[in-house]
Amino acid sequence: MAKEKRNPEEQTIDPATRQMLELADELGISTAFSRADDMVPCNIGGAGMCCKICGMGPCRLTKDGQTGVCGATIDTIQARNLIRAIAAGAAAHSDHGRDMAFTLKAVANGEAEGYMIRDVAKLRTLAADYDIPIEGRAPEEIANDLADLYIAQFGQQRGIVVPITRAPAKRQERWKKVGVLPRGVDREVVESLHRTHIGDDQEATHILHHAIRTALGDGWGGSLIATDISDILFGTPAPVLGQANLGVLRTDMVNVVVHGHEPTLSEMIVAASQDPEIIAYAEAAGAKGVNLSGICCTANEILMRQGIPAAGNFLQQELSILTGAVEAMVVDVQCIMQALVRTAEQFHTKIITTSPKVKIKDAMHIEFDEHHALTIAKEILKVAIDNFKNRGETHIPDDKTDLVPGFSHEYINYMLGGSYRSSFRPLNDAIMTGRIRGVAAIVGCNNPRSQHDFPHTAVTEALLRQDVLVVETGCSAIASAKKGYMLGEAGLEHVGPGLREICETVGIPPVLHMGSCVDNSRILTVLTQMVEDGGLGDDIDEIPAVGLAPEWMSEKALSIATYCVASGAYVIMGGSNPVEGMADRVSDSTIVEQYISEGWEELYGGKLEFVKEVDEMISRTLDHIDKKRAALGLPEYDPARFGRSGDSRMIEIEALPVEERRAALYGEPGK
Ligand code: SF4
Ligand code: MSK
Repeated sequence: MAKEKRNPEEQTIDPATRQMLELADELGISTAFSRADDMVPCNIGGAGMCCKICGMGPCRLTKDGQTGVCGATIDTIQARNLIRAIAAGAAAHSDHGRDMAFTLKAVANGEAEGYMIRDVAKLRTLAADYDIPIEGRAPEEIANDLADLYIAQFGQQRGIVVPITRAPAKRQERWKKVGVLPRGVDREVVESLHRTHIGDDQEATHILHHAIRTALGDGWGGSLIATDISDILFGTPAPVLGQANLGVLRTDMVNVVVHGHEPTLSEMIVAASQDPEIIAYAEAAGAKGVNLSGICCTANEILMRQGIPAAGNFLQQELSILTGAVEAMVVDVQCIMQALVRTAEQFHTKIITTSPKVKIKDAMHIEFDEHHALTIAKEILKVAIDNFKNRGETHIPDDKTDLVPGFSHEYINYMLGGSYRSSFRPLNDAIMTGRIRGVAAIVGCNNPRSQHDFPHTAVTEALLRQDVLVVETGCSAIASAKKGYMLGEAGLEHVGPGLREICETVGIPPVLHMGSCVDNSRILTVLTQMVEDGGLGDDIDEIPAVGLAPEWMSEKALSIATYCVASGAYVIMGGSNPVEGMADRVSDSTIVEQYISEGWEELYGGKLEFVKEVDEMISRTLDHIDKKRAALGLPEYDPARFGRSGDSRMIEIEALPVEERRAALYGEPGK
């Protein structure tokens, strides 16, 4: 059955993307959008009904009561498929964390060219959390001990991964009681693979119990370690001005796009691009310098720390090459499409792989090594500069939008309380009074099977209008950035009156950019502090908050969703449902879906649901927030109650006739 081909307007809401898709059609170049239209998704595999873990299969279970050759039931197969995806996602995040830990160790021992410890305060705070001595010690000595501790978390066999001790006490008790505290990051991933080998764990709920443990080893283990060390080495993010969309590419400069996830190389490329030697080299080639930009989460890493512009999110990687203006795309790990190489062949762009773990057939490979990072970064930039002379006609869209990213946990704490009394108190108070109805974390990927950026931004807009504060990471954050929701006043026209007052008073955009997909761990620590600051219950599941991944596509998104559920959050995933089963299913085939929703809610207070329709995502989010408000005894949300103070009230007053204005400001005379 051939699938209908969509036109660019149906494929994306982003004007720059639309323009490039029209160009791709004109040039006859395929993109993820056109390939998604050409490729009808397999509805058996997509719904988790196919097993191919042994040579007796693959077995497709399409009839009620049917089993695989080995007798495996649909619920066993769905649970096995799901945990394998979660384990792969956890492995990807955690391996990123491991590499960061090795880099920290090298920096501590003076073996990492070009790096330094930028956030000594965070280093000391974390070390003290883990009882590493800090007084009278040099940052490098402390960093060496912290690196050893973090490296040990991956191969640890017994005990618990130590960063999980930063979760609320009640939550840790719950995990202990249920028996899901992760012992070592790698151990849980390996056990997920062992349990799902032919002839092992064959009870869906038992398999999924371990899925929780594996995902917790990611969120409160590998991912949190990655975020901690990125902050120590490259600085904890604080607000900075940036730009997003393909319009950030320049005609007069050598364009280098960095794409992937790990900040170790991209941060060095940022440093190298500002080196006088490289600037002179670019000028000698006839360019005004090197213009760096990012795609996907590498973009988020350097955007939130250095203000380096984001050229786009996941589905814009091929389109950046279609501009004809990119001399080199430098990639490391995760979310890099193999199609980039074929697309680049139609232009002059060089695709340069850099990770020892990732090569792409026919791409150039310049291997990254943290011991010689700056030298390698310069070598890469020189390849790009040498390629400038080969540039042909360019088609750079005009679209680019300003944004203010960089809302780390630490910065929000400072922003709300100041240097001496940093606190989340004003945020908690605003939720308690109802000025802010609740909080939504909107995260995750793009997926060409939905209209690019539409689910992310439609959910964001609707929730903002309902006074829900939104925090975002990953490709979702770039979608909102492009729409202008991350720029103070510019985003406020979409915002409900209570939330608007808070944004105006504190001076924040209504959507807070919190980083890359590995930085979803920041959301966990923010929720923990909201609990600790009081007034919103004594565990994360009591907070009126919801997590959403409206356009998810990666296995990492499934791991993130699962550790958020285990931490107490209601998580809604858009798009496809990997445990959907048969449309006309009965009894057995509903076990996994029911278990990850009702079963997990009973155990952890959080639940995972796959919801296709945007309106349904919004209504379930608001219902959940209101349910949590009621359970805490907070006043029912009333959209008419607030919004009569702050800048908006002053604007109204300014417009009044002089007598009324005076009365509004100073009261009636004699009263
Ligand atoms: Fe089929 Fe069982 Fe082998 Fe899976 S494990 S492919 S269900 S025989
Ligand atoms: S890059 S995992 S598409 S968020 Fe982190 Fe974007 Fe999803 Fe990749």
